[in-house]
Amino acid sequence: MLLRTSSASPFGRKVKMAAMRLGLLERMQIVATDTLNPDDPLRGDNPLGKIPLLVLDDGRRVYDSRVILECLDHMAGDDKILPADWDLRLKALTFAALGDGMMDAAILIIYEGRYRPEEKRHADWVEHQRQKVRRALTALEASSPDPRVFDVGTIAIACALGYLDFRKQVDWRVENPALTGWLEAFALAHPEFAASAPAG
Ligand SMILES: N[C@@H](CCC(=O)N[C@@H](CS)C(=O)NCC(=O)O)C(=O)O
Repeated sequence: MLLRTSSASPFGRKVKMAAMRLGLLERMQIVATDTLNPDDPLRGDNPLGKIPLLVLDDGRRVYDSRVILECLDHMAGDDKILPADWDLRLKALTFAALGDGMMDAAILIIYEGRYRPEEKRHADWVEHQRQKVRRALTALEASSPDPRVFDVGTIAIACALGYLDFRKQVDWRVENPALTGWLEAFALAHPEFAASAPAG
């Protein structure tokens, strides 16, 4: 298999963590991808031009990260990181949506600063995105999944917190101190988190 991603991508980190846990990483060739480069093969594989993108051995192209995780779970025999039990599955998928949504908003904050010239940046829009992240963090403080569990929900939450540590859109360790214990417990229980940290 071939995984197109970048070291900094929090969505790519989800895939790496899942692949490590499921014993599938050795079967993946990881190819550094430049989403801005029109000549990068990524756009031929995923019309959305987004990473991560997984090419299966039979040539099928799989995106996005949530679908890739479902695919890896299936390859590993099902019910490993995507619970078969409906209630657990719904809970895990909803936490996955929360984590992914935090990362979507956090990425938009970075892109606003990175890709827009100063005079075209929209402070209210950035604040709109930051509030999504803050509300999600508050919701997680009130109710978070068991950090000893390793499923699509906890993977996404951990990657979202890791991305905020990496890019610092929100100082969540000060604003939501209860979550520091959550991430510590997750990292202790699941070495895949440290092993997939972005370079630098
Ligand atoms: N919903 C997607 C989000 C992926 C995503 O936003 N990836 C970013 C990098 S972390 C990207 O490819 N950005 C380039 C772009 O939006 O053009 C997923 O879960 O895979």
